[in-house]
Amino acid sequence: MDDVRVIEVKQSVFADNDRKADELRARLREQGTFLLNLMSSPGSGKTTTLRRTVEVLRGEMAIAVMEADIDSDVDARTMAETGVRAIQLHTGGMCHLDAYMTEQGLEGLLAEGGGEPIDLAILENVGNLVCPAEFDTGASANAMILSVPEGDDKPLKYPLMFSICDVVLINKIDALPVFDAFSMERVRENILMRNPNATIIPISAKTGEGVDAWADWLRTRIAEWKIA
Ligand SMILES: Nc1nc2c(ncn2[C@@H]2O[C@H](COP(=O)(O)OP(=O)(O)O)[C@@H](O)[C@H]2O)c(=O)[nH]1
Ligand SMILES: [Mg+2]
Repeated sequence: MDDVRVIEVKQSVFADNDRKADELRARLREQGTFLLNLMSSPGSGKTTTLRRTVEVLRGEMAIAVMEADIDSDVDARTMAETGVRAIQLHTGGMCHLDAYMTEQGLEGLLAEGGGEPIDLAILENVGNLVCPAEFDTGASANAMILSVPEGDDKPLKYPLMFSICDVVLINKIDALPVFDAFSMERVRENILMRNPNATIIPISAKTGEGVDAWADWLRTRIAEWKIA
């Protein structure tokens, strides 16, 4: 694929993001589209993990991906290579997406697929552990990735991000022998202190370890959402 659709999403002048997010969530439910908001620091492995996720789940459901960045279209190109519908969203310098911006992205995704319905829409949010946590995107579930090289103390430093996520993927576990100060036990304690309900799944997007457990979590969550 030579070109990917790039949409310059604009932040709304309306302040009422929470109302918009609830409205979007209700509309997505009517359309049968589960929206996953995936957040993390830059470089912790969102795009690599999404490639793996798509490989496992694409035969079971219609998946489409929105890649949000301040600039470039490299992530959308990477995802488009997997054969799923993928578009790039540019945030005009903003370090997060709000529900209005997400809505514009979803409209672009639908247009890209000629209106074909989407079972699972994934938003790869802007890489940042602060701003994205402050804005409800209208997602059906929030997920985040903490990678081993970032350290096991991050839940202590970025409490909001960990408290709003339904699932935390601990990525790059293949690098544990190198980053030997990282304790899986300590990171679990730190995450659960912020959010006792968080599911924690260790993975390596590089080797594929743990990716099946993550895909299972997503499958189960989507099935529960459908009957709720
Ligand atoms: N060793 C190792 N490297 C990884 C893993 N996942 C991602 N990476 C590498 O980390 C870098 C950033 O990954 P990327 O998916 O682009 O992160 P993003 O910025 O969060 O989307 C790339 O060089 C990846 O190859 C992993 O599980 N193990
Ligand atoms: Mg990326």
